[in-house]
Amino acid sequence: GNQALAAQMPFNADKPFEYGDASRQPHEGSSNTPADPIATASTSAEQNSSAKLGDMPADGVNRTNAPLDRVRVDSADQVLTTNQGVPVADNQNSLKVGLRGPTTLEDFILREKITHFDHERIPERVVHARGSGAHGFFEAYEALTDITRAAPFAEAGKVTPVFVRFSTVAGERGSADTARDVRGFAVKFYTDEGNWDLVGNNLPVFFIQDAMKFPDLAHAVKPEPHHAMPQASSAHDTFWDFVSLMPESTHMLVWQMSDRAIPRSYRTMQGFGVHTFRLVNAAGASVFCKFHWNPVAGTHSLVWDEAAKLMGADPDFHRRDLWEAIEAGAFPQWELGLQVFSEEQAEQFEFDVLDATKLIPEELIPVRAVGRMTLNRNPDNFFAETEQVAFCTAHVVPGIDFTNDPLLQGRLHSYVDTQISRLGGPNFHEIPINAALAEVHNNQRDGMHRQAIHRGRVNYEPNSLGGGCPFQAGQMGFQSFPERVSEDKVRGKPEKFAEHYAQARMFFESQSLVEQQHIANAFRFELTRVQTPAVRARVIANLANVDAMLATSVADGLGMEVPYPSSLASNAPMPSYPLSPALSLLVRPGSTGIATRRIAILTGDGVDGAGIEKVYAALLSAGAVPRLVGVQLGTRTAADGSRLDVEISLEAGPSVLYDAVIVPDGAEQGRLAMTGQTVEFLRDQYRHCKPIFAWGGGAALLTAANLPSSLPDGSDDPGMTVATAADAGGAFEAFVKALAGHRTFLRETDPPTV
Ligand code: HDE
Repeated sequence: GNQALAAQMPFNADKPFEYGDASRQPHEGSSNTPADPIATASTSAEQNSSAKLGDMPADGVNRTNAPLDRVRVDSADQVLTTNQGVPVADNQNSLKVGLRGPTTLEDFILREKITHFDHERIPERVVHARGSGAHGFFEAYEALTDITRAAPFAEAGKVTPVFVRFSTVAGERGSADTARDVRGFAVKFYTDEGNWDLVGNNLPVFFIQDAMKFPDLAHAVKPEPHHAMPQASSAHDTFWDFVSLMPESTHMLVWQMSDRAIPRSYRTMQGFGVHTFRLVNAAGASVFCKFHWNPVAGTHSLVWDEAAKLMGADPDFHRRDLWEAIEAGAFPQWELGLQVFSEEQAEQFEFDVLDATKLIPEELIPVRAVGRMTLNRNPDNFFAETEQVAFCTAHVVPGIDFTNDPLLQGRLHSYVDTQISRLGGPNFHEIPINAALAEVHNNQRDGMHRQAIHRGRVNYEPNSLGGGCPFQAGQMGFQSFPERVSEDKVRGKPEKFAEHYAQARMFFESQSLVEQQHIANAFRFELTRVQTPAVRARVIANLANVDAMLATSVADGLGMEVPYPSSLASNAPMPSYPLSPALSLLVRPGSTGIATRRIAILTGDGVDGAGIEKVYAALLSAGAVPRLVGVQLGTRTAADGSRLDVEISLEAGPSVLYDAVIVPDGAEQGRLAMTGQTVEFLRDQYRHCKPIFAWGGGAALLTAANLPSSLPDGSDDPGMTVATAADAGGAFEAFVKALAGHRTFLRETDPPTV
């Protein structure tokens, strides 16, 4: 019975006990010894392997599992025990003196259970507290041995396991996913030569140039200290007060106010290493490098009104999207790209490559695709893996080295340091998710929670009693690039660091008009929430140095005059950059298909059952996710007498959870037409510029919702597909095309008329 049921489960087909009827049955169970990886593959994701990878292990084996198998626990068919392994007879009643008497101190079972519970929480990350992780692998397209000896790039087709954690920055651990914020994009490569962490963000620049300023920045953006508000939002006085006094943050602010700070999905955002890094080859020659992750699914973002509503409708929107995509076998992928350049080239740039508030335009140094990352397995346990994973910029392997970027230099210290309080001591590298696949041998010993049992009497080096082992690797080991430095010790910064506006201008002016409008609107929103007029004015005074139109638009939106531009550092160079089209999300190549898009099909009594069946099947076969949405759960009778099971109600599944809506013939009758949420649903779909497809009588619902039938300029709305019942089949093609193109921004007016 359970097998049959497992086959029908929407996900985690091999964990039927967690879902549906089977979850209420006693476990029939399996063994807890994960001996045979094929037999114990426990999620649908694990049973898939990439066809692309010739050297992948047999079907059903996920190579990122093997190292964790020794600690994976499955309690099916097992007796309940204490932490000491003693079988527990009664897990419901504490030990009392008489049935109505006091509980005994002797009850070690009760005390162990409560004591453990009392200590279940650990401190959350001081920034990036809210995150979601996944396992996967990186595959190199070609050997990069000419520029680096780093293990993942040693040969074409080489596969390196990874664990990735995506995050927001400002919100606490339980905050909502769709806040306007930078997203963390941290990748741990478990290479043959040790762990390499590429701890990046989804924006290529940063707010500040020097690590010295980071605690102030984080304090300013986090909830204000006296009342701990607002949660997961930069729209408050302390943040804007700080950044308005920190003109170097201007470039990043324009990015943060862009739609990139509200991605549709982790799967549809870029990632960046931000800093300039060094690559070093086996001969010791070095080049500079910037890291880019480009999503294979193309980039896509939310619109702000939608993001704000999503925080209520599904605070786990991004976490759920990532989890479900992997469980469904639609494995998220990114291409790794490198911008490689020499020290001599760097000297010619108008900006300093050690300044993390600047990027290198792709038109100047092209991005070379060097490999692909695939996320193909969800964690077994959120705490053990996603919460306990510890990234650190100092975790590099031979072939990768740092530069003197003063922001990076500070990070090299911070990440290990913070784990010591977060994970309770210096042995966090032994926590399974953090443990290297490469063997670890040194004379570091003891400390809280030590797992390894080191043998022998030698715990020092040099030694003769241990035969000199473990021995230094010499040429084989990590060697810092011998950069020549001869300078005075000073507190200060180089001249090129003093120019803060030219790249902000390049970014803003490289955006499409729609994107520019969204940026201005986001500044307006955030600064409207700011209570102190002087802070608003100071932000606009900085923007006045970026782009006059931007400054004017924001000032207009706040009902104020554009103030005099803030003063510029007099000795700063004033570069002027050509536009960089690659910076606009809307001009980047998008995905062509509609895989994983979520489509609501409004369903009630009397709808066109055969028509729904057809579009449902067509969407499924294109990899999309159709859902029958009705006034409430239950079975509806279609006009042709067929029966349709509503999958979710308008109340539980509002518009923002869907990329598009279909209104079939017959939806205009009965309870759908009488329900306020139907109108709200359609108006939100329209306002968020999503494709709408109605046929036959269904079109009457669009009229009832007062949706314009053409664009504000009077032309046809390509996202609005309305057909007669007879033409529905042909019109479906047009709808799918609109869906592949995401949104019809031409609908937008400011303020919205719908
Ligand atoms: Fe971080 N950052 N950061 N950061 N950061 C942390 O480390 C820090 C910076 C980034 O999913 C902390 O383990 C300093 C830039 C990500 O676990 C902490 C400075 C970039 C994550 C820390 C920066 C990042 C963190 C908090 C300026 C993009 C989440 C918990 C000198 C390139 C990693 C932790 C995860 C997390 C310090 C600036 C990305 C406190 C001091 C620039 C993705 O160590």
